[in-house]
Amino acid sequence: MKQLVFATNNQHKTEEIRMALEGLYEVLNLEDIGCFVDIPETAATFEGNATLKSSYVAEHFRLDCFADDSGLEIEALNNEPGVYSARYSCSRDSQENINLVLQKMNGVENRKARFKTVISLMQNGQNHLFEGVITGSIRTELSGAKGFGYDPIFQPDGYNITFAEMEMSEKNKISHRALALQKMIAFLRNEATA
Ligand code: ITT
Repeated sequence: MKQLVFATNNQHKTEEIRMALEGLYEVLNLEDIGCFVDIPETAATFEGNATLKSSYVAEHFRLDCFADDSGLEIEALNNEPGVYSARYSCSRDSQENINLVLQKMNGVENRKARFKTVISLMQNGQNHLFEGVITGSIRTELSGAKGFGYDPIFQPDGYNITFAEMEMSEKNKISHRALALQKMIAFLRNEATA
């Protein structure tokens, strides 16, 4: 079976995609291929960072590979935290990142925000990009304990609960990451049957 590397160390993400591509590709992650380098994510865009990761593996290991990058964009904050989502408050602590967002959004009427994921698939030397977006709004207070990151303050459009109040199975159907993943899977399945 053809092999495809997912440039992540996140076992949960690996299992999710492994299941989705069962029978089509053998999915390997960075640990599986012996890549223990912290690949720098220094680009100014999600596209750039996802591409840095996928092309690192393609160049150094000569294997087809995909990688993702995601984050929260808040309209009133000029799309911050964006690519800095993981360490917006200069720490990787979600609570501190949320506090900084709530502080900056204090008294701000426009609460519109979106989560975005971009996947870069490096296949036969070509870069294919897939994007997933979910729009919503920033609450004034935290609500819910599920999920991770900014989930307790993000309410997706069409719902009156936050991502952190949603069952994981439900979030995984509508999330930015799920949408981008579905696009890449459709592309790969299409190729396999072409
Ligand atoms: P890897 O790059 O190692 O996979 P990461 O934590 O950097 O892990 P992402 O690039 O996917 O993960 O996301 C960057 C940050 O954006 C993440 O740390 C969260 O703060 C935020 N984020 C992304 N997706 C999110 C989601 O579904 N819910 C809440 N916050 C999210």
